[in-house]
Amino acid sequence: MLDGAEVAKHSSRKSCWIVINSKVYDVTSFVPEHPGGSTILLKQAGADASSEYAKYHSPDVVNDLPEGSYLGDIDPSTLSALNTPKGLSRPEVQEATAQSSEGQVPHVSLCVRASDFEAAAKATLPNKSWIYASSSANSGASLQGNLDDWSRVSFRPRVLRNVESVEVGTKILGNATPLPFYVSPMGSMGSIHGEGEIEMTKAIVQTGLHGLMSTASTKTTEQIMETYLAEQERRGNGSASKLMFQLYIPTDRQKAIELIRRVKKAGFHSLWITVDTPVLGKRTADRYQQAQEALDVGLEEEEVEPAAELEVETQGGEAPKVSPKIGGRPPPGQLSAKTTWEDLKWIRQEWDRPIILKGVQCAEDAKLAVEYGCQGILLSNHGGRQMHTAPSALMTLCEIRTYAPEALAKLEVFVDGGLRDGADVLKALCLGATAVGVGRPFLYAMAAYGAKGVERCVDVLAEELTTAMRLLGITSLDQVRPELVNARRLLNEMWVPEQTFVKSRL
Ligand code: 173
Repeated sequence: MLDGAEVAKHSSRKSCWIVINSKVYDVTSFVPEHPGGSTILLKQAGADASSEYAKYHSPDVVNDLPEGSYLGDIDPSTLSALNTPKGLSRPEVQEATAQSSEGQVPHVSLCVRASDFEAAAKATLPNKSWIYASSSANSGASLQGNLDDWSRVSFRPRVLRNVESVEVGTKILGNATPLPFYVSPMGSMGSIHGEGEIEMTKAIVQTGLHGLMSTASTKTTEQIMETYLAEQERRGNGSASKLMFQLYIPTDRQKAIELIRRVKKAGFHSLWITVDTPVLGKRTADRYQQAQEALDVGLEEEEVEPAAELEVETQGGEAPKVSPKIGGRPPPGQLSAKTTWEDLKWIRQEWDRPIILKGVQCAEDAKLAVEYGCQGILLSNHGGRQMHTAPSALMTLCEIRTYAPEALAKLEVFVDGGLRDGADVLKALCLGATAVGVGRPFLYAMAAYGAKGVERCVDVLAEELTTAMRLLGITSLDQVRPELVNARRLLNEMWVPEQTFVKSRL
């Protein structure tokens, strides 16, 4: 047993110990490696980091620390001798107290559009969590493009049809769903809600939607599946929901195989392999926040490395590799920049259920997904968090309709990014999509109101969808067809194989 007073002495870059769930770890060598920046660990030096740890990590990642990091258990009677974690950054404190004292969070019934949950979440969440959830890549152009493109497709309604009763159910990968949308996977839900993934799983079962859980979850796959099964049991007659798994392929092949086997054993329905994240995109708002936080805890100037500064590594005569010094670092071993199409072959050996590629952004890759035997593709730019000026899912869908229609015939095609209105779901379906993924609106709803908020957000989208179907003149989703929308504005801007430009006549 280690004494709290002893642990508290190891509170610097030279020797940094932290406590996680009553266990003491020497993380000195890991401080410069921490993906979120060294400041995060230094703030917790000599302190109990359990609650901050739980916001961003699965309970089992601590086991990936280098051999010898675990020093022993803390003597519980000496906990009070530990250091207090160095200050929450100022805005974080302000936001967290503003909510309880001034009651800024609107009543849930005042959220009448999916976009209303955003302000509610902003009023609820600590600043850092809000920044993480809302941030996007570079200038924010990809995120804005996602939001905008839904309105750039318009409807061509048919009138005088009997639309008294409407059926909104459909199937996703052969499984019935009450609505043509599902819960997108989102990492680090512990930073949004104390029981993030658990709360979202409850909402999934309650609404009957299908939902995806992220590799970057703060609960283990087993904990999530246990919650799912318990909720199904509690409901008695069950729910249509299936839990599906978003996969980041770990760099270590053996670990990847073990993870896939765990996911299979736990009973997840399908594997949605993220292919748009060989490296993390540049999350601008996170960068400002990290830089400010480092300054707040008094790190010296040279320790706050400028984002633009590049480090050139030369490896055994190979061409020099250039890597940024701060930010953009994946959690150790979680993202692999070396993954290729060929890796799908060994994954297929391990996984005999559906495989969907998440993050396809052009027609050529849709064709390859067919060639490599995938069951589906998710047209996505990762909520505008990865590639700068990436195409919106609707733009990619138009491209696939034009240049790879066979992919639409052979695969289930999903879209996500920027969906804020149930009526817009219909546009994607008319253009050939199977269903639409919804991410931030559900995350924001959970942040402000827990599972009940997610249920409310689903109701909002469902009502918009059924009203839109009636106004469009259809009564079931098998009546959707391309003629019911005008996508001309997107088609005008769609990529063409030879990028020809009109020559000046002068
Ligand atoms: O968008 C994200 O933040 C994301 O996909 C991610 C990736 C790695 C760890 C946590 C989240």
